[in-house]
Amino acid sequence: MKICVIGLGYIGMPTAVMFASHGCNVVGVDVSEHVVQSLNIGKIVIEEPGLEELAKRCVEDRTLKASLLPEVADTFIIAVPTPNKDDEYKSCDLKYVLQAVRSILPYVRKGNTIIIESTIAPRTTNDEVMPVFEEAGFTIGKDLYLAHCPERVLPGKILYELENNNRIIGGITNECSKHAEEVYKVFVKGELLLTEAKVAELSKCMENTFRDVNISLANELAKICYELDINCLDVIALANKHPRVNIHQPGPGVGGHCLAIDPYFICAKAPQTAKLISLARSINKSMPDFVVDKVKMILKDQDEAKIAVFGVTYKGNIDDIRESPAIEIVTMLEEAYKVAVYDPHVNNPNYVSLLEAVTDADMILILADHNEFKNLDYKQIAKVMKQPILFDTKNMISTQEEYGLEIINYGNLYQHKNTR
Ligand code: SAJ
Repeated sequence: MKICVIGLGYIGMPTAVMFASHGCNVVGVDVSEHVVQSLNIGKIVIEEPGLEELAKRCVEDRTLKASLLPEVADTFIIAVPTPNKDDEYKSCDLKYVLQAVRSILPYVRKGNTIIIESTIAPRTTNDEVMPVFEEAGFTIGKDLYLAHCPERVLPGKILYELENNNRIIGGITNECSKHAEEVYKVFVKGELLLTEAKVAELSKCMENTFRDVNISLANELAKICYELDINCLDVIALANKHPRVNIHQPGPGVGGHCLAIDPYFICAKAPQTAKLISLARSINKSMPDFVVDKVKMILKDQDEAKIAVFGVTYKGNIDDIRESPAIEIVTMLEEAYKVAVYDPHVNNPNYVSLLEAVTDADMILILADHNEFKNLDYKQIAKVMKQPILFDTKNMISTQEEYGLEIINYGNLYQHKNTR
């Protein structure tokens, strides 16, 4: 099977590599010359465990190549970004999806299967994508097989999850679903769940919305506990001993290209009805303000203070800063303090080494839980700081250790109300 994957980003790249490493002939297409040239010499531009080695092997075996233009193929998979539009409800911007669809039109032949993997608002495949092919003279379900098959993989575990997760296959017709199923059978070991395109679209959006709403509950709890002088981390740990309760972890906010974006797609389609989803978004969006406010409280009246920010990615052990609340926090803090950012996963000439960040710092502020931060020599670090304070918004450093550092997290934050 020859497969043309449009979009070589966080999802398209590993997907292309998976098909290529399972015997398909794959051409990956991207608008970025840098991405294309890099892949053709076996290099990838994103951080994902195991991916580069596998990509290199496929390129050497000639099962995978990258190109700026699509080619005639049996199957086309579209995995391009779907950001929010700049409108009232932050609806789903289909610009890149529709561009990708139009870009493959000259290469599409009768009998081809077209799969949209990008996350899209409910009804998009039917209402926006199908008409493009029909206007070009194809009948969907007869000449072409069109389906929405959302990805569900977790950054950091993409290769494992691509293979092992269950996969939703949402065809416009049953025939479309069956053709798309054949495509994923190539490597998916999880269940292939056949359904309609619109059900697939909304299931995917709801998966991320479910998580976003649950995290908002944890974040709201953190604020309530602060107000009521209660250890929120203890509350969560104990409540979660109940067999049917799983309160999520509070943090500096919710980032990434999924949870911080997809719930709006639903709100935009049903703005009067999607009230809880919309409120959860605003609670999570308020967390950077909460963190900055608490930093200011802890560092009361010390305008000249230096803050060492540890981690700016949207979560730990990845290099992705899209929608990261940490970036928002850094920008806000820079208005009042000297901020030095240390992030071993992010290449940015403005970021500094660990030593440079902590030297003379008045506070370490953990915003992403990279493994590297777990086993640092905090005793030594405390010695070079001006004030040995660590504010851990990810609850990753034990408050029990004798580091010579004052460790503040969402559990004991209330104890620091106006104490300085
Ligand atoms: N977060 C918390 N508290 C928690 C869990 C997460 O604050 O208890 C924060 C993280 O720090 C991060 C954000 O939420 O800022 C999102 O992280 P995540 O690990 O929940 O999810 P993503 O965005 O990396 O990947 C999600 C996954 N969806 C679900 O788990 C339902 C993944 O399976 C999807 O494939 C992906 O979105 C996607 O592409 O849609």
